[in-house]
Amino acid sequence: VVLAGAVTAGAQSLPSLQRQGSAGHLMVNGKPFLVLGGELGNSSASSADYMRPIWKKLRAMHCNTVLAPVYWELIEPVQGKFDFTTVDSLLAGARRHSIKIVFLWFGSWKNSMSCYVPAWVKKDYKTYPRAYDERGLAQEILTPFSADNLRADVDAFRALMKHIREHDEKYQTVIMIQVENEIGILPSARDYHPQATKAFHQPVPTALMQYLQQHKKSLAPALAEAWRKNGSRTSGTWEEVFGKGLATDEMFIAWHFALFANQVALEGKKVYPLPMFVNAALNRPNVKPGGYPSGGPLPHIIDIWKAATPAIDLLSPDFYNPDFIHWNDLYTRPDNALFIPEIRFEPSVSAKVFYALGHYQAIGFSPFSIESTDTPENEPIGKSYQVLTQLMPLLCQHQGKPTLDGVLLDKRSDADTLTFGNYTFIVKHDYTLGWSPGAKEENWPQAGGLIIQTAPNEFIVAGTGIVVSFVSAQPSKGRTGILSIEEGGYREGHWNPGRTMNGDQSHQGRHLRFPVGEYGIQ
Ligand code: N0T
Repeated sequence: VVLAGAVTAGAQSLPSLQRQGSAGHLMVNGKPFLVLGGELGNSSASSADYMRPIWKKLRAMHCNTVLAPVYWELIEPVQGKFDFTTVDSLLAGARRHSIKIVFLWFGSWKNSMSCYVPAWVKKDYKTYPRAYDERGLAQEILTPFSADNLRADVDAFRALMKHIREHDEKYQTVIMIQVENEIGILPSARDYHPQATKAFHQPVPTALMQYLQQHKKSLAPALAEAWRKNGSRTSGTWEEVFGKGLATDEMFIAWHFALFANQVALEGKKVYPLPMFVNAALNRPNVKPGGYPSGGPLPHIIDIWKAATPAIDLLSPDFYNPDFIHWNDLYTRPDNALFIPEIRFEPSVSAKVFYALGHYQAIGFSPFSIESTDTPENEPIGKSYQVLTQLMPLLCQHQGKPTLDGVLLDKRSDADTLTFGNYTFIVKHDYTLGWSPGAKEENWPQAGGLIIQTAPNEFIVAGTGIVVSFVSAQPSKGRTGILSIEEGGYREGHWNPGRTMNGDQSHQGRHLRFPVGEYGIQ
């Protein structure tokens, strides 16, 4: 993670990403911050009336941040004439409800397509050319191989960032920006615009070749393998260096999408340097490039994105795909803090968020279409966020350190062990207790939790649906038992004890437990 928000001379430094230990760390209003967020459905933020009841829902779910689109077609209906009504009403609504904003720049690309470009761009396809498929058919996708396309996007984005700076710098309601949305190309694995094809037959840019050499040991396996198989060349065309085929087509388009996105971010940061990220629609296994939105910041080509995007702070996964652990492992790297801008809004997010923040030390989490619930008071995610809100200062303090970790459990993978200093924690799914009311159920809800070591013999455990027992990390050196367990909460950073948990609540001193359906801190 690079230092993104430059520290200004003003009273308060801007939102920024910093490194702490092995993790990224988001600073907002001069204090560490975690995004307990929700992303709006695509069209909700286009209407102030439609938004009105949504703010209350966000509060009821203890969201501290909303991820909200800014639509290019609405802010620049006529070239060079800007209308920031939608932006201003979001700023006002968010401030009234003490909620932060991450704006999503729906600019040139939204899920591969260019549906949010203004009419004057859509209609003038001569000035603003499209990408072609391999048969030469123009797609509703702007080609990244056009200086006019780039300039139009950059001009709009700079105007947006200027507006945000002028109207928000002293409040810092807006804390991060997503550049574009799920960039990728379909149905071909690369763009076949004549300019694209010309670039494809040119040498791989030196900057990329140098990056690959410098990062040889940590390259994505597929990329490293393609390079090695073709003789580990240090120069040559894309096909000479990586071989012929769809995989190489995708690497090529990834580089050019990434350069474009980086230029947008860079120009925007010159105006107002907020942290910026790009999100990825994850590909499914065994689908070839072109069959999924190709060339986005996906793990198998992430090095290409990293090489091209020094102005972009984070590359982030969107989860509509069950393999949460697999993808998070790939996006959590020394050069990339985990941020989850989208995840399908279903009950299991209330367990996953503990794992994301505890194990991966993510800087934020955000179910998609968060306003779609009619019963926000009962949403499981709100119960997790209520717990995590209390723990935020403590979590931030332990981010990037070995004193913080998390678990995620289900029926198939119903136990995990974590070691802190002298102690090993055995964490099991609540339904592993035969007497737990749901133990006989066929489907087990996901369970999750996190543990913070606050002193050698003192721990904070938070979560839902977990049972924790404790043994010595080195059994030969002695045995371990529970001295005492308190449930409780944090009020303004101070522990406020509730019950002392013993007897049936700790199975007569054997374990600590949050039954399924209960969320808390002990
Ligand atoms: C997301 C959302 C929104 C395995 C989908 C996910 C949002 C965009 N796209 O509702 O459109 O703006 O970022 C695409 C996931 C494809 C499904 C894969 C199933």
